[in-house]
Amino acid sequence: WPNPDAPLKDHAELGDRARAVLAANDTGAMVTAAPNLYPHMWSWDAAFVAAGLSTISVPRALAELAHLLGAQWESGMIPHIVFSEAPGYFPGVDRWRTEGVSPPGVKSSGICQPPVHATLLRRIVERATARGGEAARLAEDFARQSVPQWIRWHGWLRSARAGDGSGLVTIYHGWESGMDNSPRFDGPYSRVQPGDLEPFVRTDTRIVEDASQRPSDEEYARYLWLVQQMADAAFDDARLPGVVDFQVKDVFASAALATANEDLAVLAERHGHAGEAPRLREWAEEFREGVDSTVDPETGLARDRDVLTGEWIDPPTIAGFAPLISTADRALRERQSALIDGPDWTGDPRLAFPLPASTSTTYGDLRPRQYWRGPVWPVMNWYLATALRRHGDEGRYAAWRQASLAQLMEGHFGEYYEPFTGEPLGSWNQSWTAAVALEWLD
Ligand code: 9WN
Repeated sequence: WPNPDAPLKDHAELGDRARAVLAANDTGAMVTAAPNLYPHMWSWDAAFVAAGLSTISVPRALAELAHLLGAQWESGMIPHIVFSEAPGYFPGVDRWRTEGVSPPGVKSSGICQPPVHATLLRRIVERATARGGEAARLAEDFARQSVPQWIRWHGWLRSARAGDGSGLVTIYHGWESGMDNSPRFDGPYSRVQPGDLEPFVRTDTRIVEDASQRPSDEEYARYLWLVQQMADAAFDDARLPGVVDFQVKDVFASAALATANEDLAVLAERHGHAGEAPRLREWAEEFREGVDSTVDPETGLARDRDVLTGEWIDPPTIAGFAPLISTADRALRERQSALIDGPDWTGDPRLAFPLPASTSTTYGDLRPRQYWRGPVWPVMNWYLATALRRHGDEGRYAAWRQASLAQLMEGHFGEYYEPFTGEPLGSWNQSWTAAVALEWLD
């Protein structure tokens, strides 16, 4: 994977290049998720990108989150894509048929992504407060103004997606997990049989020329079938349980929500909404318990559940470490920490860098070059590492930081990396990869 400008000289150059990637992907209204493959704003990408941007400019970081919030639906949902005017991505806004359901003037998809936003907003505000001056004033004002909107987002997740009190978020599409084709979803997707599907032409495989790094055509037909089912039901939350062929309790999104509720409670307390904090802490507890309840006593990994069959989902993926994000149970945290150091994860001696892959590297059906079926995702490593650190694990944080920076020094800012060779895969100059490089360096 020859890089004309590589290898990078030092961390200073890595930072310069990361800033240049974010600047190049900035349309003025949004930093697109990637230059060609994803020329729009993605919900959870925007949160990580905002954190990275805040190391450069707090106002620019806040503008990113404000743009995302501008697309919030009346229900409280924050859509997974906010479209720019750029052509080229499929499925585009027309395929989603969200006009009339999304707010007037907003072009968006009709599903959501993991709720990491409040966690990253807290980080941005704390960074700005530490800097003081104008940055602090702007960030604190933004928090004061936007806390009610984030509460509506979390409230929607809790009522529309976890109204059963399980403390676990239901997703109706693998895209909602952010880990589209993870082996987590092989069982549920095997039961999705596309019916009378509108014809479609993919654009992703024109950009990522090696199609084997992307999901297959068969998988895409299923993805589009679910979009069609939801669009036919006008994305009506009350109707989705009756019509969608894919319904999974997503343990990773639930852990993200548990910790984001905690972060939102802190923001609410500090920035003018203290009365909301107790309710947010209750929500945090509900989802924390939900996540803990999924742990397989034998393997020690957390599990998703297929709502339609009632079955637990077993493949060993990075989502199995959801409790590292959310749990308050010290024994569980210790067990999972030991597991992630072990030979199925960061302790696999074949790895180019000791970082957790999206799927255990000893999994029988590992595909080390294919998307969420094996590659290492820099953004995941940073998110998990900050969760570890928040619970006092400075050691693993430092080790993962060192390994992540070493991985990123090859200079492409890949979307994902081959675990054994370190080859950058998928899209290059991916915004959230550049953003986490800046976070690691800060
Ligand atoms: C579908 C933008 C997004 C990420 C997801 C990642 C990928 C989209 C796609 O790209 O998903 O939402 O077209 O493959 O899986 O996590 O948010 O970077």
